[in-house]
Amino acid sequence: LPLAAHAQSYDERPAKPVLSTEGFNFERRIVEIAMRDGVKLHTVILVPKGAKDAGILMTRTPYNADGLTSLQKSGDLGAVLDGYDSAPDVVVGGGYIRVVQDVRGKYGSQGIYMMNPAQAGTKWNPTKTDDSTDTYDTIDWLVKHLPESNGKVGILGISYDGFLPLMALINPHPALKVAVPMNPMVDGWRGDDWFHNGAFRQTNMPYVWEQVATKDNSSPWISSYADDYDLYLNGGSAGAIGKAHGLEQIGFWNKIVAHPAYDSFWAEQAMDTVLAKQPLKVPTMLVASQWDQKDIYGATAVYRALKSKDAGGDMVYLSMGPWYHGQEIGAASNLGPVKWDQDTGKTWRRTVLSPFLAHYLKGIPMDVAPVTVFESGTNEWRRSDRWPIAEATTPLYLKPGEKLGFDATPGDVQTVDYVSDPAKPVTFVPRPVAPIGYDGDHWTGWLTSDQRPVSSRPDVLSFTGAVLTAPVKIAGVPVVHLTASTSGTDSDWVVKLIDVYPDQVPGDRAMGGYQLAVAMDIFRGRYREGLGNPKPIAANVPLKYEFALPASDHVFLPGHRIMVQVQSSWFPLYDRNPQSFVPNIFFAKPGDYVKATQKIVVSGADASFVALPVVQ
Ligand code: PG9
Repeated sequence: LPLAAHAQSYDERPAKPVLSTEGFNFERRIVEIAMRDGVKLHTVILVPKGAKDAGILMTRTPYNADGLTSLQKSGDLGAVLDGYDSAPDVVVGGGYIRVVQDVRGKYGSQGIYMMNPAQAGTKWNPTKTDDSTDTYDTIDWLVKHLPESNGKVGILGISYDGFLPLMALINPHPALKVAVPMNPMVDGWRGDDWFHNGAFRQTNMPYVWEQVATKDNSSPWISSYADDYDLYLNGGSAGAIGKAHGLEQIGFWNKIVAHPAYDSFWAEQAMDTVLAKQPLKVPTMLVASQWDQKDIYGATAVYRALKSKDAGGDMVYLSMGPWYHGQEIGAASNLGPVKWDQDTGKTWRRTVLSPFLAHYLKGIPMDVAPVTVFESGTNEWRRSDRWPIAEATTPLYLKPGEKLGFDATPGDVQTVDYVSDPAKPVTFVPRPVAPIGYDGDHWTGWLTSDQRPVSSRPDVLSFTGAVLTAPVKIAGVPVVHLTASTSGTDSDWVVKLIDVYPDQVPGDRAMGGYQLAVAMDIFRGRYREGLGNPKPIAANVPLKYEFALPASDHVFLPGHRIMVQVQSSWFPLYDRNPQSFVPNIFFAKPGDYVKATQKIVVSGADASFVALPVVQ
């Protein structure tokens, strides 16, 4: 036999394997759909057997359409979709055709890749295509080539897949009838994945490498540490750590490092700002998680930007639940040790998401309120016409002796002090801090983790109020009004609004004395005078810092206490502030990191307080 044929005879592999679909309850079609510039996008189309006049539910993703539509190797549509972006009870229950597509430049799709590409034709995306044009072209193809469909398309997705429905709202295809951006990436500097008020979320560096270095995310971030605390403390500045891991090969990394402030790069791409300039044409439901560890800012920011355009009150909807990032499509009876007395995800999907989609894709009447929010504490769902329910007008004062109360402390300026040492930063979760995605990582539920492990540290202040005799209900955005001095010339301020459980909780011992944060965030002090305008802080001068905390719909119950914690690091999630002013913290040198004495003003006319959105 000729050598090639001879070798072939020993090769046990088929020339082209054909997957048997016998007994499947759906048909899988793979199409490379050509966009207006000729680039082809890899598209997985799952058509339930016997579908007729079916709505189309589409998700676009940078995370591998093939993989995400075969989460179980099954011939059952619910099983292959289980756990991805919409839950089988919604997709199969609704009889929808499920379409999942790789975005430009990722996995099976052709074209270049940019992280969250800006609108085409703008300074940050000079090409002629973007995710709005790609969505338009895809929908145009779908409605012309899926005879089983009724020609109506909905787009939904979580996180990055939640950013893409927002882009779809720009010049939307007429067949796009509804959008559900869930936990969307909206503003990477103000409060979503990359920075929070200027403090850099350095534990996302592995994601930057793995998501951008290769088309199929096959090149891993390598770390020789079991505890991220050591990796990021020993590595020095975030820029030095990035360089050591080769991140300077990554275009998006170089953009992050070149734009540490809230300049036009971030401000012009913030999707609440972008969409505020667009006509509102597609009914949209924003979905927010109250304890969203990744994108806690975006959903309510876009909701507020769009609501002002919704004259009829029937185009913009908000759902907010007691969830971590994306938990709304999974099991959601608890978040860590905190229990909700029901599966809030299943309830929401059944009573809100499914009827909302059915209304716009199948014309079925619905009884979905403009706003549906789960009120933690009472553990009740609340419906309303708009959100926030209350503005942040009730001051809760930080007081001497680390007390807290709704009454200000008059008289001379008193302060409560601590020393912030960048060599011993405050952890955001107890050590060992397992890398995100590894066994034992606290990442998913960390926002509801007990704050007691740090509350006895001398560099964490815990201002605590008296035991409540009546409920305190908040429903909106708390705002921090901190008056503080630092002996340094730059500083981070972390403020946490905490619900302290009674010392003993009959029937739920694990919650005895639990310090549950209901809203917390960080502010990088150099931006005190303007988010795009970093300036040294005048040392040892009490100065005012004002910043919003994430949205909170919570009731502090009688027997509980309210606590406000203040600290100046949140590590290793956020990079350390050297506490001496340098032009760009990404390039801070070891000698720039200095201890600083922080003094929080707690009396007199400038006493610090948190303005609460109390519902009277
Ligand atoms: N928005 C999520 C994310 C982006 C970037 C870094 C880390 C997380 C996500 O798409 O999962």
